[in-house]
Amino acid sequence: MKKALITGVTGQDGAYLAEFLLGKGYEVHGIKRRTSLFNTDRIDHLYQDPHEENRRLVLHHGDLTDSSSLIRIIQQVQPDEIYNLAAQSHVAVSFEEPEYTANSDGLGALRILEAIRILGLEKKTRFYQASTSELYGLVQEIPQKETTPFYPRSPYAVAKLYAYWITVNYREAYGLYACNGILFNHESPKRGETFVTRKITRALARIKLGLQNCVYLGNLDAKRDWGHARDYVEMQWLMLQQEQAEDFVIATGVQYSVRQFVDAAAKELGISITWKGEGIEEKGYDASGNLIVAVDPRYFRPTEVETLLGDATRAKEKLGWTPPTSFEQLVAEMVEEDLRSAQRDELVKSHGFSTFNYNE
Ligand code: NDP
Ligand code: GDR
Repeated sequence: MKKALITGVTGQDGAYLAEFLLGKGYEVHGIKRRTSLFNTDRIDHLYQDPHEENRRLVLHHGDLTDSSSLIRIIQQVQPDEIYNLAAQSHVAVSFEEPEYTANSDGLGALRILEAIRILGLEKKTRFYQASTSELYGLVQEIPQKETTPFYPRSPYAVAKLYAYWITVNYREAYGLYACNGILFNHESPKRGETFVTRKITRALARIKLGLQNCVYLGNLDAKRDWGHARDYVEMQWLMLQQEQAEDFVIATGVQYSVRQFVDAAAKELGISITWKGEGIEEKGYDASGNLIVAVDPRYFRPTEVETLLGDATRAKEKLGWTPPTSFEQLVAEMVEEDLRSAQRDELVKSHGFSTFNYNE
């Protein structure tokens, strides 16, 4: 039985990947950092009681900023594959916590690569690094592919640039099977609530049910290439099954603006939005003239990535990649899930209990 170790197993991709690898018959080990609450919602459906024998999902406490925990876990597990998905993954937050972001997202990758070397696992353990389209930042070429020059535009992207190159360097210097998946934005109902797509589907579902009045967003003109996380984790696995380690772009090749995402989610909910004004004055109204979308400059970033569009030709040719989920299907799935949870909140509220809505 193959063993995989996933850092960031409690995150969006970690949860989909753990489920996918369990389905492939792997023994899956996940690294989870200590939190004051359980924080395992995304993987609760996969949970196996630690007292059970022959468990195939095992969680370990560890942290990307703590070499000692990484070395201990890797030594204990002796994984065939490591997926380094853990990160402070929020671009806007990286401007507020630049040093921590560098430590976890940049040096974290180095710590794992060094652990593989220290433990003499160079020939056994394959390494996947969660690289990102944010590396392209101020884009130098449209669409972006593996050979497009990088121009990172945030502390997050700069940290990920280090992780990208240290992965390439360890491959070249020590012959490790180590590769970068340069993944463009991928979303799902498991997406963190403060990323723009989930923020939109969640807020519009609540607005539809009268639980919230308005959603405040930042740059509505930003354009992204959005795919489904479930499809993308399969490519992470495939990248580690090749004869030779290589870096791949994974993207849909189609681009939409944040405003278009709002329109698509609203359409799914039967809300029609009329846009008025420009820039920070731009506002979206429903058919009854209620203000439901407004721009709040607090969500603008000091340096923005305006446009990203991927060219995944290499992945198409070598990994057989075609994005199975369309933009419309992605939006519909996210809206459906968020409507369901808004309905739960509505029910709770109708019985006199309060529900809390963190609106960031
Ligand atoms: P999430 O933010 O959903 O998950 C991040 C995971 O990393 C969580 O499990 C989090 O734990 C964990 N984590 C954060 N800091 C540490 C740390 N110091 N030590 C250990 N674990 C830590 O991200 P996604 O699942 O969306 O993304 C997965 C990876 O792919 C990330 O590296 C991200 O930067 C990268 N990426 C994501 C893309 C996307 O569109 N989703 C696109 C390209 C790259 P906790 O639950 O405790 O917060
Ligand atoms: P991104 O995702 O920065 O691309 O990083 P995010 O959803 O945060 O932003 C996408 C674009 O939408 C604009 N935007 C807003 N963003 C947020 N979060 N909140 C808002 O209210 C808002 N309004 C407009 C942003 O300015 C931006 O242009 C994600 C993360 O998953 C990274 O970890 C990953 O590497 C990249 O995708 C690829």
